[in-house]
Amino acid sequence: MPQITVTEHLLLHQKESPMATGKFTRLLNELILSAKIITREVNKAGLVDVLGFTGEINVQGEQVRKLDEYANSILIHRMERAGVLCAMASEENADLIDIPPTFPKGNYILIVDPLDGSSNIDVNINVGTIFSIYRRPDDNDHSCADLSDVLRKGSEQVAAGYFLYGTSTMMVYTTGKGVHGFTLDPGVGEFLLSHPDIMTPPRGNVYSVNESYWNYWDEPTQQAIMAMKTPQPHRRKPCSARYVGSLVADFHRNLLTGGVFFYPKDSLDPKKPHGKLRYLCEAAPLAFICEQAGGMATDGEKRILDIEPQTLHERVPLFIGSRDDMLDTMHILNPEATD
Ligand code: P6P
Repeated sequence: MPQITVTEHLLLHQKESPMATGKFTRLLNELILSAKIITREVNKAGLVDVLGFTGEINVQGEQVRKLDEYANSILIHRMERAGVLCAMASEENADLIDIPPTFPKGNYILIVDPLDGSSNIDVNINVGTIFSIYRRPDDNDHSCADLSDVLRKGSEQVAAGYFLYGTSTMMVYTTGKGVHGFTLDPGVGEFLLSHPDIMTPPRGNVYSVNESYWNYWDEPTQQAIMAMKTPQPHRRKPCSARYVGSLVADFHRNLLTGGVFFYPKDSLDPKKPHGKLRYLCEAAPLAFICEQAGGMATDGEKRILDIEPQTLHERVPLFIGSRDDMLDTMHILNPEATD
C-alpha cells in the first residue's frame, strides 16, 4: 500500500470534500499531534506516575484518572490556540470550553471524549479518543459560540473519528466521503493509510453488551440479545460475546470484522434510564462512522443521527453495527415499526 499520510489523503480528496479547507486540515493536524502526545503517555503508563486517580470526580460522576485529565488538557491546550474553533466541549468538562480571547477563532466546533475506556488503562487494555466536528451554521457569525451552536443533530457533523491506542495506534475518520483508517508508524511519526474505504460486513458473528445488566432491561431488549446467541436461519452458530469495556475497542473490532454493540437503557434502574453513553461525544460520532461504512446506529427506536440533543452531556441508548444484524435487532425491538 502506498505510504499516504492523513494530510496527503485529505488533500487528495480535497476536491470531493468541501470540508478540506486549510482550516479543517489544520484542525485535523492539531488533533493528530494531540493523539501522538497522548500515545506517548499511554505507552509508558505504568512506568511513570500517570496511573490511578486524581482524586477528582468529573461531571459524569466518575473518578477522574490521571491520563483522562492529561489527555483532556493536551487536547484543550492544542486546540484552543489553533485558530480553527469557536467552541469546544469535552466529556471531562461540565460546560462549553470557551476559546480564550487572546487566540484567533474559527468556525468549527470540536467535541471530544479525551480518553474513552480509561478504567482499562491500569490493566493495559486499549483505550481511545473520540472526536466529533461541526461547523457553525453561519460562517460569517464571529460572535462567541453558545450551546445552540453545539446542541446539533449528529447528521450535521462535518467529520468524526477516533484514535485507538492499542497494539498500534490507529486513526479512523470520515468527512462524509467514506471511512478511512490510518496506522501510526512510530519510526516515521506519521499516521499512514492502512485501511482505505472501510465497509463493515452486513453481518458479523460477534455481539458486544454487558449482560450483567440483564435484569434491568425490558423484554424486547432481552429478546434482541437472546437472538444474538441463538442459532438463526442465516447463522447456524450463536454469535460470540466480545466485550472489552472500551467502547472504541469494541466498536473498531466490529467495524472491521462485523458485529453489533449494544448499550441499552436500564428500564428498571433509575441511575441509567437513558443508558450510559453520551450522545455528542460517543454515540453521534460513532454513528456517523458506522453509517458511512454501511452499518446502522439507533437508540432502539430512532436513528442516532436524527436525534437533537437538549443538553451537553445527554445520554442515549446505543445499538450500533452491521446492517443486517441491526435490521433484525430493530425488528425485535420494534415489531410494529415498518422497515
Ligand atoms: P459498563 C467506558 O467507561 C465506557 O464509557 C465505554 O468505553 C464502555 O463501552 C462502557 O463505558 C462500559 O460500561 O457499564 O459496561 O462498565
